[in-house]
Amino acid sequence: IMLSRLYRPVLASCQKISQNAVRCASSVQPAKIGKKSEAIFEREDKFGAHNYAPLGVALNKGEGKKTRICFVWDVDLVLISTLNFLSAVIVQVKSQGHCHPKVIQALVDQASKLTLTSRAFYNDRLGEYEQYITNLFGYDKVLPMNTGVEGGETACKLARKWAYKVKGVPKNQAKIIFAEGNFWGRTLAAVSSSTDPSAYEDYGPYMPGFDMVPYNDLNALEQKLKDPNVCAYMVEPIQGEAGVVVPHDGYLKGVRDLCTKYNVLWIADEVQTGLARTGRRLAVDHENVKPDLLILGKALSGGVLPVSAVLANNEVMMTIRPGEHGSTYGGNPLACCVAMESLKVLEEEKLAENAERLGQVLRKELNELPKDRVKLVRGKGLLNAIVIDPEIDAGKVCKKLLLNGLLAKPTHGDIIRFAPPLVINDSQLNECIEIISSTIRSM
Ligand code: IF1
Repeated sequence: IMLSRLYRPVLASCQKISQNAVRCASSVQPAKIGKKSEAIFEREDKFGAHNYAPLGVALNKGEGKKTRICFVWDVDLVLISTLNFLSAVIVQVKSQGHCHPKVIQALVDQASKLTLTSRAFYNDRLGEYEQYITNLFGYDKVLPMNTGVEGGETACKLARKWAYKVKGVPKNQAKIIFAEGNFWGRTLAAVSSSTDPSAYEDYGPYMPGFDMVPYNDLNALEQKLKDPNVCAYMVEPIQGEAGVVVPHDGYLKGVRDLCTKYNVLWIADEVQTGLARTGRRLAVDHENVKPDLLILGKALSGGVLPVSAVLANNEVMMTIRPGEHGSTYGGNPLACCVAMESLKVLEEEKLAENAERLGQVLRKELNELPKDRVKLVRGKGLLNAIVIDPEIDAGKVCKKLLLNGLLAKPTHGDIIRFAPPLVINDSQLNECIEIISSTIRSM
């Protein structure tokens, strides 16, 4: 049984449950309640900031390639292994599966040679990676960073530089438009563009020159882009944190056309939706359109270490000159090797095709669930979500999913996002569907 730290009252009932056979993704025998886990929860509670409230499970091992099993194990080890439906709990990170052997091998090989160098010098891996990733996505250049939010920050800085040096916007007057409901990280700039009070409350004053527009509304967007000081529109092709909000077909084409018409840069935040997650190499590929700036992260490193990237053509990328932007770890040789191998795994194992096919299977089954419990199913590829009837507590559903062997987390109250590793196969997906179905029907 894996405990949920937040639901101590359940602890007692868990003790009852632990005596019974707990259904799990593999037929591992249920085990006693983990003392190690309890100790981990208490120690983190005492010494760590409380900026998260995790579900009560402490992971220590993941395996997700050789045997194509997407299992993670609890520290107590005697506990059940779980089909991880949240790609290592944090969505989209483990698209290639936990500890993919080729990615780990690339990490180990390079780690024993050269890990970090100052960008004051060249290294023999960065150029190779830059050539590979720019050819793969069809851009002139890449600016390597570490986290997804640094990718967003970099894209905004590039857009402002381009505004002043190319578009001719008056100094310090550049505006960037963001979609309501967006999420691109936790920095002061990122929360300055947020419409979610839990993200921006008490973090003011906010970044000037940021403005919002309703998501999936081309008329409203066109009104904003008419302002000659607007230099960019940054948007997720599908809004992840908002609860996998999929815009109408044609929205991305409309964004592309409007940004072209008004000489505004289109920044696509594909940190969550990119890299095969939605059934295509990029989510924008569903509409065959190309953003001016592309932000990648998460699965770019196969979940091994933080790697992000901004890709753009020379007109934009060359507006930043030496010394005007950078990062200690950005483009380090270790990250370059891991990222290049992670991208190759996505391509060689045809994970986009797998996501497309299995996503259709998943949504078909989720749509069979009782409509009085599951109001809506939405998503593309293996980025999906269900909207739970408000009468049912999505948090409680996730707790029961946990006890039944599946990791998922609620977002915005009544939404549960499902984003399993893209290496998942038919039988594992069917196991997950069975767990989800039996859990929902039992509520
Ligand atoms: C947490 C989930 C969210 C993102 C998009 C940029 C970033 C993110 C579209 C920043 C980050 C993370 C943040 C993480 C939970 C996770 C997440 F869906 F993937 F679970 F928020 F929706 N653009 N998303 O989704 O990337 O700086 O974090 O590398 O904050 O707990 P980062």
